[in-house]
Amino acid sequence: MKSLDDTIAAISTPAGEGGIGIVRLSGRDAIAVAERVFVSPRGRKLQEVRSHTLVHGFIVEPSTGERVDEVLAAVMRAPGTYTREDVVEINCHGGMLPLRTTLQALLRQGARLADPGEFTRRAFLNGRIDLSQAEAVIDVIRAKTEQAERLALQQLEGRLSGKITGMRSAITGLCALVEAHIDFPEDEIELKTKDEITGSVAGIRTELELLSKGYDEGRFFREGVSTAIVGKPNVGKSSLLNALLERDRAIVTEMPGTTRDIIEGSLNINGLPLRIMDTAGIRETRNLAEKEGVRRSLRAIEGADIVIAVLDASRPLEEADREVLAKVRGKRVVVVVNKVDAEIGGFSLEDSDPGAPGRDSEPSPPVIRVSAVRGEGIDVLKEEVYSLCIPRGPFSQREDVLITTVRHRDSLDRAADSLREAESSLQNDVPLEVTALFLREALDHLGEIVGMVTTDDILNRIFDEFCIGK
Ligand SMILES: Nc1nc2c(ncn2[C@@H]2O[C@H](COP(=O)(O)OP(=O)(O)OP(=O)(O)O)[C@@H](O)[C@H]2O)c(=O)[nH]1
Ligand SMILES: [Mg+2]
Repeated sequence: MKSLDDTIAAISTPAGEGGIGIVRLSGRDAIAVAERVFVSPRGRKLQEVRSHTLVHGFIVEPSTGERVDEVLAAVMRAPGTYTREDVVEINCHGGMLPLRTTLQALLRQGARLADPGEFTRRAFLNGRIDLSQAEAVIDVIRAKTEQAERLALQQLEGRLSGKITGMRSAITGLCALVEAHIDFPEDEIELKTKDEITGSVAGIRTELELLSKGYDEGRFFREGVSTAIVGKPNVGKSSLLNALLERDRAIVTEMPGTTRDIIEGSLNINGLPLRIMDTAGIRETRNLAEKEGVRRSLRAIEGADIVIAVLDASRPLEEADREVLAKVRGKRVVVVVNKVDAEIGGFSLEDSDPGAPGRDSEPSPPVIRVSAVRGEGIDVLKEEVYSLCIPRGPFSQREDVLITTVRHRDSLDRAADSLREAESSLQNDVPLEVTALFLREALDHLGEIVGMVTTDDILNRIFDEFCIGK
């Protein structure tokens, strides 16, 4: 791990031209280093001004005395700063040249170029934010919808941290109880007490499992839901894509086998971002291009979070439709019956059994009746897709916390496993030391989320995702 002793500097605004650009410095000597390249026409000294002061002046290359840029320097003293160290932010003119020359002058005066995410890493190492909050910083920057940003902000504010801390202290309490009985073996632990502890452990475990399940919802908001429209040729998949996007994205003809490649479009349903793929109609074919298209359709089904399986109400169901329905089994599926404006008398889903469950517990997929050409049923379809992704309703109306990274989900799952072990050790006649061990293990796994327990490896992986200057 790099030391916290040195002073780091980086350009913190994106590359390109802008009104202003900011070079940020953080560390013990941040103000002194900035002072060496800064001249105020009124003779003000950065080291003498009060914290959180903006000082007007010039960046000057000390070796030549040449003026590099006219700037405003923001001086912020520890600990009330982003990193909890002394920070100077130099507001330059927003071109690459003034920014780079300013940065280089600072590097020559003893600052070191910051690594990606190093400012935020220092905020974490200096205890201003915990690890889950540091991760939220990157989510805030990358958020593509308001909903995704709201989730990231909640995590940044520490809602997940609060939840984890609460559960940790509950487990710590239980652990103390168990350990108290280890220390006083003559004080045989009563069966009733054992049952009570088991009950409490199970309660926390259920909470962990719920939190872990919310991962998909968080991911959907953050990365978008990949949605594949599939079906046999000519059922109106491309027409449905166009109806959903409300524009003429894909080619539609009355010839079966029109679409060969995957056509993508983006849609936003109440803040939920969707990447929708229109695919080639699935059928046996000798045409090489179409064959490849079908192969891609099948692959799209595999990779999709949601599959919209389209049927054609203007024709009787065929074996080809049943094959498509069989291929999407086990996925989150919406069945769309399209062309209801031209429905034939005998059309029936009855014998197709779209819900024919792979496993008995699998519920039948919802069936939505649509006319892609008339735009009927499209809103109902959107609502159905939304609730398939977010079964517990819009997040803004809920109190629960959503996790957004695989790392958090893995730690939650491991913590839940440890608690399960603790429960079974209490139920069976295993020494209490073992129970205590499992409880401690759960504590460690939860600690990983907020960064109480961590390794350089985890930190590197997290902060390497950041850009330089953040
Ligand atoms: N009456 C009616 N016709 C429709 C509807 N949706 C699509 N069609 C027609 O069905 C034909 C096929 O539509 P496409 O959208 O190209 O079907 P597709 O499933 O993408 O076909 P492939 O790309 O060949 O697999 C076109 O002539 C459309 O106008 C509908 O809701 N009602
Ligand atoms: Mg098509």
